[in-house]
Amino acid sequence: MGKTLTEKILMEHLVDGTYDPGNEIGIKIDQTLTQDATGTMAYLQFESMGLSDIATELSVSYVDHNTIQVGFENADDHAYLESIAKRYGIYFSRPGNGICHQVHLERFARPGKTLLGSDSHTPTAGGVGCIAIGAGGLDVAVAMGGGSYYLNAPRVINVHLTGELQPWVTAKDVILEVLRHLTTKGNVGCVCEYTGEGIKNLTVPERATITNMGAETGVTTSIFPSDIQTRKFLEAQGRGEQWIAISADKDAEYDRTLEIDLSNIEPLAAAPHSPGNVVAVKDLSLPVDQVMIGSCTNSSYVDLMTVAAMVKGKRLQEGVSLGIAPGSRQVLSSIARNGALSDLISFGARILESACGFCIGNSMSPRTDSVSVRTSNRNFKGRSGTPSANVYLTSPTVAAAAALTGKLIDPRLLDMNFPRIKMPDHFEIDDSMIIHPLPPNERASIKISRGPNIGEPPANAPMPAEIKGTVTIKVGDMVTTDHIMPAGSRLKYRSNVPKYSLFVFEPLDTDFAARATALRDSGIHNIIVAGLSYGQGSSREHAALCPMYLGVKAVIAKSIERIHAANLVNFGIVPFSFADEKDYDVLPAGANITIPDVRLALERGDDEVLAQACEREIILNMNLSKRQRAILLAGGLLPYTVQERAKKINSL
Ligand code: MIC
Ligand code: SF4
Repeated sequence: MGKTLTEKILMEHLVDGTYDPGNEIGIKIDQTLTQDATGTMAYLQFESMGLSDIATELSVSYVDHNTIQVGFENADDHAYLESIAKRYGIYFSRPGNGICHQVHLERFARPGKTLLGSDSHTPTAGGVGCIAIGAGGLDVAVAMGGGSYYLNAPRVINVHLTGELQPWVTAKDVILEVLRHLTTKGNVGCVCEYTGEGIKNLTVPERATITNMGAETGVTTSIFPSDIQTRKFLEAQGRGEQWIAISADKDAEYDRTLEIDLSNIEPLAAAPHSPGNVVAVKDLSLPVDQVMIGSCTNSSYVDLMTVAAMVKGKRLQEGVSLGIAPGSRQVLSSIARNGALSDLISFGARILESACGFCIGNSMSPRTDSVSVRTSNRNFKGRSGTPSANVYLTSPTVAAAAALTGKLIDPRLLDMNFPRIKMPDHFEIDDSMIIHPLPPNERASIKISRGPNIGEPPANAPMPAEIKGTVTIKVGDMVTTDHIMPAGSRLKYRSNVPKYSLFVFEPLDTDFAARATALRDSGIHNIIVAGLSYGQGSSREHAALCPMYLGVKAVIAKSIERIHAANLVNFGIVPFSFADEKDYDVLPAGANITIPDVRLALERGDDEVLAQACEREIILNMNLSKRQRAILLAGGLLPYTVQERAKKINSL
């Protein structure tokens, strides 16, 4: 039987376990990436492992999330990250050089490799035929140290594309169409592999838009084969020698197939407040207050050149605010040199730094009750920084049409021809904002810079014999990591866990942190009860680390998303699921729960435990591998890794 591309790459990197969908496997990681908001904690954890060097082929540390620098905290983090990169042989992409995923695609991602990144949109690199996976910072730290990355061998969905995109319809509409079919739920443990005639005309930046936002379906990653388009892109980036052809076998067997005819796709939008809430733009004729173009999904050269061509010589509608954040310094300097930047400025665009910025609510929050049209990938309620705003996610062409008309309209109704912009044969290459690793003999003398906001990662105790606690909060379905651990104006406390913990669940319950702290201090365990798809969205491990700091010992949910479930285990919090979802209804907030012998159950490898709550017994499932159980018993991945290393040294 032939192999899928996913199987081929994963099997080539297999170091532990047998490849059987659903089975836990360990893989070798070739490349890692971190960004500053998850990176400081990842490197603090890396430091505490006591290793002298990284063990990957390439590791890159980006600064793109926290570049606002109100106060000293962000700048101190940047200095820390730069010194760590020099000390351990890591590439350092300086603030201003661009968004990690865009820059990694341009300068480092390679077909056939594995990439692990401490950001959920790491699958962007799947656009060049790389298995690129988002994970918590601690998993990335372990991989940087040469440890395997563990995941469940995925089931592979064949997204079979035929036909050709029509004028005004773009790659963003393709991924919105995929989201319409797959939704944001129920895809944990799968990979989307793109095949078919239809992929031939999609360039790598277009493919990367698709694999980027594939993260919103909850799949482990998305991947395109490496073909002529990949070669063209790598050659245009001056990296032609890194090209290899790699694709699925003709007789590969997939778990299921999703057929999409590109010719039938129309301009789409994800309506508030979920990327899975997809509607046709033609069905919305809304007045728009703000348009934001950029983010790791849609900020490539062609994206911005298309917008510039559409607005050249015109004037921004009064009442509409337009912000544009080019994805990288390469994109920004290219459009500066060819005059397109000047067209955008003359039109009335506010040009923002090449960084995440608005996408994470870190700037440009829209006004109260407004409609904001954005080319980014997430529109969870409040993520923009304005809880009452209605955010629609669209392609750059739809966003530009909104800036031109002040309305969310189908761009095919505009009185203009579709400006078909070609990807250049040669991009402008200037890596002067990437600091290369120092020679090994110069690294040891580097002094690590630590500002006062940078604290030690908090330690956790091993798993107690029993969990005896209270349902400190009960939440509904599809609670995202933005709800659990808000970013935006709180982002600058990422390196200071005691301070950041004060904001756990802030958008849902401003009193949670105080309540949880009081319970923790009186020796009672905090327990979170949740509905479906708990922990959707980002890879931020702070959504597990800060609850751990507040004394959370268990999450009991109808279902938990992949990265978040892994992060919970990494920080010693047991991810339980209800054996019978109806038990969710009988567990009120404030209920007392006892899970007797949880330690014993983990040691024995039980799949379920009995919890006592509300004068009855509730069956809880534990879908955990042997390794995950050992991590939970140790109190988290960090103590487990140190413990395993000590065992290895003692056995020598
Ligand atoms: C996001 O888009 O939500 C983020 C901010 O990039 C996160 C990472 C983080 O919280 O630092 C992600 O996607 O993983
Ligand atoms: Fe940055 Fe937004 Fe992309 Fe996250 S989704 S990496 S915040 S641009």
